[in-house]
Amino acid sequence: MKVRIRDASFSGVYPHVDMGLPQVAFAGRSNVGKSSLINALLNRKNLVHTSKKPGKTRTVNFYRVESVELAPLYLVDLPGYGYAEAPKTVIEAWRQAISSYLAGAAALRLLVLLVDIRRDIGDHERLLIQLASKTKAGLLVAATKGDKLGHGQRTLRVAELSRQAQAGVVLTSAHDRTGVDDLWDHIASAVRQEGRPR
Ligand SMILES: Nc1nc2c(ncn2[C@@H]2O[C@H](COP(=O)(O)OP(=O)(O)OP(=O)(O)O)[C@@H](O)[C@H]2O)c(=O)[nH]1
Ligand SMILES: [Mg+2]
Repeated sequence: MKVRIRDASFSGVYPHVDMGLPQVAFAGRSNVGKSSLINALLNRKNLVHTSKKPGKTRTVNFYRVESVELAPLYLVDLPGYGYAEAPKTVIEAWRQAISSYLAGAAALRLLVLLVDIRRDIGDHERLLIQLASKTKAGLLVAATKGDKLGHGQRTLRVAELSRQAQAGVVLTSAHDRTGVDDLWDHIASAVRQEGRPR
């Protein structure tokens, strides 16, 4: 669906932020394109800082979004660690930060796990899938940087990632906006679950 953004702004970092609104969090390795994809969803160039240098996002950052189509919600940019083997202490600090947020985020509706379309699901992703399974939030994989591959390869990789993650996969590119409307479909149905009688 097309979502028309009325306003999007940085609200603060966990735990110094009001957690009352429904949340959709974006997780994945450093440099996978989390910040870029959030900017694409919000139709903004650089609200969320992107970088060629991995490790730019170190805190859990909340962005409040107001749109014509949906009730107010937060998009949450989670930190990731680098591709190169990170020291154990770095991985442990990262795991702590993510687990602490996920455990406290009662209003988390969807975790979008970003994976570079050219890479396989690895330890980093498996840990995130496992942490997500302990929450009530749904899980969706976004294959990022789809523009790096030709059409045939893309389709094969999306199927392969879906098999590896055992989850739905949306093909995305922050550069050409592939998948932005699809992602909004998933976000809309996840946040609409809220308030429904169970
Ligand atoms: N070709 C291509 N490059 C992309 C795409 N999305 C992001 N990039 C590039 O990948 C690099 C990392 O992007 P970020 O959005 O900063 O990645 P991140 O996951 O937020 O990284 P950290 O904050 O370090 O964890 C930047 O150089 C982006 O320009 C995409 O869809 N296509
Ligand atoms: Mg980032």
